[in-house]
Amino acid sequence: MEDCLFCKIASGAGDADVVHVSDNVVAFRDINPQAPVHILLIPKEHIESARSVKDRHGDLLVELFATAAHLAKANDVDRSGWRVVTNVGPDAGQSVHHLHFHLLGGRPMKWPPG
Ligand code: DGP
Repeated sequence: MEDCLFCKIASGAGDADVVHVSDNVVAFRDINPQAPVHILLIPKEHIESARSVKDRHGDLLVELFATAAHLAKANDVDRSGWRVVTNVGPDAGQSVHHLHFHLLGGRPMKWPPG
């Protein structure tokens, strides 16, 4: 999508601290980190949110979670713990309408989230 910020980053045109790229997935550091480790994982394909995920995205979702686990290890939060969050819609605070998973770690986190 032409005016999608994360599509731009996925295509290499955006300004982002990219930490991982594959044929289908890009991961980059969040511009406004909420934890010492705060990485966003996105599909290159434009999917609006988890609401728009289809059966055909199964392999893509496996890759996104496997990449999160890999990056947690690479960023030394594998043992201390980490969280994956995806916000859907206004009550959850979704601000970018391209599916993304927040990988958060490096500090103790509360539950329930705010
Ligand atoms: P959400 O609120 O769940 O839609 O999360 C969107 C996240 O995207 C938010 O934590 C800030 C981050 N973000 C927004 N614009 C940019 C950008 O241009 N670059 C990077 N690296 N992150 C961004």
